[in-house]
Amino acid sequence: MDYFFTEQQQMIIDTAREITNEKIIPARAELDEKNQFPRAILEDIAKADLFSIFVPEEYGGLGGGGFEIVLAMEELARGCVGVATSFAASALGIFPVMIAGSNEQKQKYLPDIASGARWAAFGLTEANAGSDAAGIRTTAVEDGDCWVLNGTKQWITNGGESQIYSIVAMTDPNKGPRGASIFVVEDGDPGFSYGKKEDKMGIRSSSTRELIMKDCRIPRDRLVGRRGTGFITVMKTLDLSRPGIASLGIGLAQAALDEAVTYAKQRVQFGKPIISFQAVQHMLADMAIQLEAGRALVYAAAKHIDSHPKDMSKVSSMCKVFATDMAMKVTTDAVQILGGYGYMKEYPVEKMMRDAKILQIYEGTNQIQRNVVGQELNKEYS
Ligand code: COS
Repeated sequence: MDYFFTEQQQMIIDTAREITNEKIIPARAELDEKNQFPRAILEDIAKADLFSIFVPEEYGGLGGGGFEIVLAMEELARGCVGVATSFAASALGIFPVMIAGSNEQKQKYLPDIASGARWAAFGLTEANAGSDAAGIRTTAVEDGDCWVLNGTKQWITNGGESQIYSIVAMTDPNKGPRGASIFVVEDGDPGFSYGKKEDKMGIRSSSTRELIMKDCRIPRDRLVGRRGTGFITVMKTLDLSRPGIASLGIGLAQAALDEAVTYAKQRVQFGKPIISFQAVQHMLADMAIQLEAGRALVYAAAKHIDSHPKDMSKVSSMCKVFATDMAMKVTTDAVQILGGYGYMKEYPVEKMMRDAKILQIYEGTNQIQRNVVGQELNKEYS
């Protein structure tokens, strides 16, 4: 379908597509097998200026919106969701600074993020705080000119690979969500180290690691926004980033559909290509219908968020649920159409199905997204 992209949007798509076709697709199976972080590809993405898309022009970026990031992520995910996740995590990690940071913090970090000289990561999740984001135990206490952080963050995307971390910590543990604040912790800060690297089912090229803060001392000016406003900034960050996760589902489902149609045209059984059987055609048709509906919703949601930044939650969660549940179904059906071949590592669809699963889990499970949509409906009709 023609979505009437501007010249700049088409340029972003073409640039990301070239990287996907020339760098990501040839490398993805090996990165997956070796659990290897795609450093060289991220450097290519930086050279192509894609890290700058969402950074305001005054800080060295392209000044694009959420819609432009979605377009780039969709294309990268068509090649590999692990690589696209590593790219996306830098945006997620720096959103708190963009949303609530001081001008000095923006001057200090955003130009490096835009050029890809440094990458960011987002440190919210802990062993006992996942869906219950307000349940974090990491603390930050004032001590002279410093904040002192103690705690362990778990399953942090780009952990150990990024240089800039937005860390959520309790500054007033008795105040619940109103007691949380966000800090920038940098690679090399005293008391900051990396723990276990996870061995995952899918998106194996992305790094998922623990962050350990043991009497980690950081300067006072690393507090992002006002003390006690961290939870709201976290919620806004996730509202902003979820359409990006949805777009990974779109790119992934497109890749799976491409593989399934190509195979169905070539595979001959009972003397005919299997695409001539209606059972297969109907599966492919449903995959294509759901994919295009998902794409239209993600694009509409991203555009809505760009023009109505105060009204993000419902559309953001809606598109995340729809596109990622769709990607799980479409990749599973692609494996089914390829049959025994689909189950083998020699064909890319088994990796696609493994990669799809995380999209329904990270950046808020799809059950939490439905809670958000339900709560917003409750408010709208009161
Ligand atoms: N934007 C702005 N403010 C928001 C908000 C949003 N999207 N969502 C909640 N808030 C505000 C509320 O208005 C409330 O403020 P007041 O205290 O002034 O009333 C405050 O934040 C607390 O909100 P609430 O009581 O709804 O918080 P809960 O602890 O019940 O959590 C959910 C709500 C479940 C939505 C939240 O915990 C969540 O998103 N969890 C998933 C986290 C996640 O995505 N984890 C994955 C890892 S991160 S990569």
